[in-house]
Amino acid sequence: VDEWMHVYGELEKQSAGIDEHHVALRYGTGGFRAPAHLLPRVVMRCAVLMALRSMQDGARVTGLMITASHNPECDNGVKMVESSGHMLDGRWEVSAEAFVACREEHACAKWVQSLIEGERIQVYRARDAAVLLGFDTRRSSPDLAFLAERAIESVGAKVVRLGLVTTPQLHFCVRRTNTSTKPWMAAPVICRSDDYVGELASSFTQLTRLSAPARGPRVQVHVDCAHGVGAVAMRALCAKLPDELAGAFVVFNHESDPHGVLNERCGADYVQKQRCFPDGAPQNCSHLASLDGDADRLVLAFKDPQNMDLCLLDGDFFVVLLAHYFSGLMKEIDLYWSATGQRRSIGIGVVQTAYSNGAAKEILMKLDFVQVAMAHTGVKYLEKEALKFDIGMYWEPNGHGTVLFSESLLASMSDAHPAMERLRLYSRLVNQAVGDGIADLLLIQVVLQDTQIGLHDWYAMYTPRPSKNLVVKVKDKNAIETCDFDRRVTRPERLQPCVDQAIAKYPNGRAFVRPSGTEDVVRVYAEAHSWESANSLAEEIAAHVGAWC
Ligand code: G16
Repeated sequence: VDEWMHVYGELEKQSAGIDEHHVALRYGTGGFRAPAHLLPRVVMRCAVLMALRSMQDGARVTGLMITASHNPECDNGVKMVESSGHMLDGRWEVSAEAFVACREEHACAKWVQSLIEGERIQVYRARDAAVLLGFDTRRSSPDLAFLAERAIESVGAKVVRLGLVTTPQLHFCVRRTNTSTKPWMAAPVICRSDDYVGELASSFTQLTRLSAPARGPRVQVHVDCAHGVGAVAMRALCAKLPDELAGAFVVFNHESDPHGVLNERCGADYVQKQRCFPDGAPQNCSHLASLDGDADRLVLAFKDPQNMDLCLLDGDFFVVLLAHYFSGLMKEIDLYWSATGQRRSIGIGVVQTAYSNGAAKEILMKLDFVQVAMAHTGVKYLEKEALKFDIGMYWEPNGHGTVLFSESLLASMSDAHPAMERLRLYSRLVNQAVGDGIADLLLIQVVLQDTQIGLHDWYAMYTPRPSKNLVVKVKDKNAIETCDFDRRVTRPERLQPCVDQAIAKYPNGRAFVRPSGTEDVVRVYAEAHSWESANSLAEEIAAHVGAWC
């Protein structure tokens, strides 16, 4: 550790000019995020941590992504990926926060020494350990990625440079590398961006062909890439699609567009929260797909032909459509199993958060095989719940989600029945590591085609309760503490009674307040019987937040 600290300490000193204040950051909803100039040390320490995690995990590769996703271009951040491809384990999140908070060199060295001892990290495996490193299109990303490389090398581990990739691409590559590498192999079989694109293109093409022959013409989807890295992946994907699918996706708001700024008046977060079309959307756009800055979220939308308003298809709509669809497939498989004397019980779980619309939950609870579960906001909490089911789907209304298929379910699928063949293909198309805006887009396209449901029919499946999202800037967002999946405030103590009083004034009112884990704001969510009421309930609660925090 002393030897390492000598090298690493120098590295930190060289970059310290950028981060003089040594701000202690919290590991938020999706990793560390802050204005980019505050991040060099944070990124380097996270890089060291992921190299140590790889050593501890029998030299299976781990991942590090430089991105601040939906945040403005001036921010940046770091997301850490476990060898399973899922998000960082909660215990290591706590370690990451503590490591990032160490000020002096000796404190840093002492902390690393105790981690190595406490976690029994096999430092002798340093040369076999490796971290897959990716970054998004922010101006600050390449420099931060360079610092991460140096930090990983300082502990003797290898860096695998994936370059410009979406966050889900990196998660996929980590998972695939570890599942394709067998213990007897001398070196890991590294999965790269091309493998990801190839897998998506081939499973999408096969699924489309299975449902295509009897179906009508395909609609063209205009894909808003938020001027981010999603455009790079979408272009690579489109180039791999066969002729019959050429032109299915038209990409706009590219990363290289000189007129656009990342996530500014575009992208999934903007479209979902502001309920309006992104800048740059073509006039003839009848089917809009919006990704966020690192392409791990997706929302869809179309224009109401009567009043030209935006009709938003968010994460709640995705789960309603997909739960219907997979419940139908499971019914077919169940019948086949009964007829062939095979007995097996199957559970489909839909995991939602406090933001999920009450009307979506009601409709989900009526479906066969489907159970609804709750989790805290944040993919890291949702995926943990979803993994408990044969088919576990989780989605946040903001468009972050995926469908996870259990190994035991897949092992019981053969190609003996068309529904089973489809299910196996879906498990290849849908990202099994993390929510993936691009894979989700392809999934939805196939399901719409297979079921012959148009966007309008889908939008009519249920009527969401009117809702409003607001953000409030306060002195210290962490003054707010919550419980019950963020649905109630415990601190400041006088805030929740004010929220309750406000809710009581509105029929069907529901509202809550929580500190954002990605931005320096407090979020307010309100639902009511009309749009006006949802707006004024949200405004009223925002005023209480301002007064108490
Ligand atoms: C991240 C998380 C999401 C979460 C979102 C907003 O998304 O992965 O689960 O919903 O932040 O979190 P908060 O409300 O705490 O700011 P992304 O796309 O920004 O990585």
